[in-house]
Amino acid sequence: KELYHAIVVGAGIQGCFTAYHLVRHGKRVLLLEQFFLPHSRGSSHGQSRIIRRAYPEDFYTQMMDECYRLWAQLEHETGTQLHRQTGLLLLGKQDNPELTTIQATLSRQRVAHQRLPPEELKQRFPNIRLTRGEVGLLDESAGVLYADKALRALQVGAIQQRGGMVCDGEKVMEINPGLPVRVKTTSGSYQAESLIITAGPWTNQLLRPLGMELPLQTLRINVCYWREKVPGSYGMSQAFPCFLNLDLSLAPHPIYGLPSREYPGLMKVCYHHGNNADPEERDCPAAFSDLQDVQILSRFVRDHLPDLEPEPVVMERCMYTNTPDEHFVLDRHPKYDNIVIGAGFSGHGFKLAPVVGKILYELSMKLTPSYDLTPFRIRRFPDLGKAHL
Ligand code: PYC
Repeated sequence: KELYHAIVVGAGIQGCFTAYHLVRHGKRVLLLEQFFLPHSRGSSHGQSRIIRRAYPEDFYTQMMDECYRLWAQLEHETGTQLHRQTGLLLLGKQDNPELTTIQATLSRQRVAHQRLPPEELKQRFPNIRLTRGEVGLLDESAGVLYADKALRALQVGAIQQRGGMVCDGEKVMEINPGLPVRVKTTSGSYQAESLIITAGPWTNQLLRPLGMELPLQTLRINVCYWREKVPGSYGMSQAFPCFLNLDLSLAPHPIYGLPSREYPGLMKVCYHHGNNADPEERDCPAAFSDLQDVQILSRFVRDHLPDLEPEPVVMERCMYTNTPDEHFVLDRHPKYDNIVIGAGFSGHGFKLAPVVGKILYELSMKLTPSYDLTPFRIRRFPDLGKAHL
């Protein structure tokens, strides 16, 4: 039986980039996915994601430099356009603390940005209605990632072309720790020197039999699209940017939008939060009785985006897997050091996947990680799984 250097469980964007780094370093890799590809059950599907350097924390902004380089490398290797620069407009009242922190981080990290006072904001983006003396902060290098294309470029192109095995439609039923670590799926048995778990909202299902559980909250996100009264008026061709509204007096979590492109005449505007949901039950009709997020969005669209119809016309679904502090988990299993966990991407992990994948590759190969992993360690959660370990 073949002994892989690494088995990666979960072929979302984080698992794919992990496999990508492994195969680029000549490792024998098996990437397992419980569903047939492509699928829309997890957190990596859909046509678009925001890419940005604008973060309150220096460490994410610093990671993004390498992420931009790796995204460009993947585009080059697979001959696929995966990215378009549009800028990201952060919105908030003059004294919004998050805006102030992000601006300070961008200045410290020497990232090109512009502070737009209300008058300038009005002039540059006349189809955003400002009601509260909002200011803008423009992260100029930000833009849109073509998410589905990126997944395909990795799964079909970069990984398999370098000899990586991608097995879809195989659910992991059993993990037997040890050296080698053995994995049983619904249709086979495999062994490897190390195992990397990147299973999104299914992470705890895999970790419980390994004696631990992470404090992860799995949320159903309603991905809403809104009709433009004049098609294209919030489009990329009009140089409309992505936006992130940080004014939490409107709603407890941010609201964000991407310029219209993926569905002609429709713009994606979403709430950065959702209702608790088991990933298996995400699409049950009963899950749609409480759509507070859509009400919040409708109000926002009516008040701030006057050239959109204020009811969504398309609603797709996605899962977030949130940690309490919304920072990722990138670490080894506390008891089995050849089992590595990448989890809790908390709705902001897609753009960072090239570096997340590199870190998970480094941890799995027992290399010194390229980044300080303090914010991502499992031990920041007190008393975690002590009963079992
Ligand atoms: O990570 O940039 C992001 C993001 C914005 C809204 C959801 N995720």
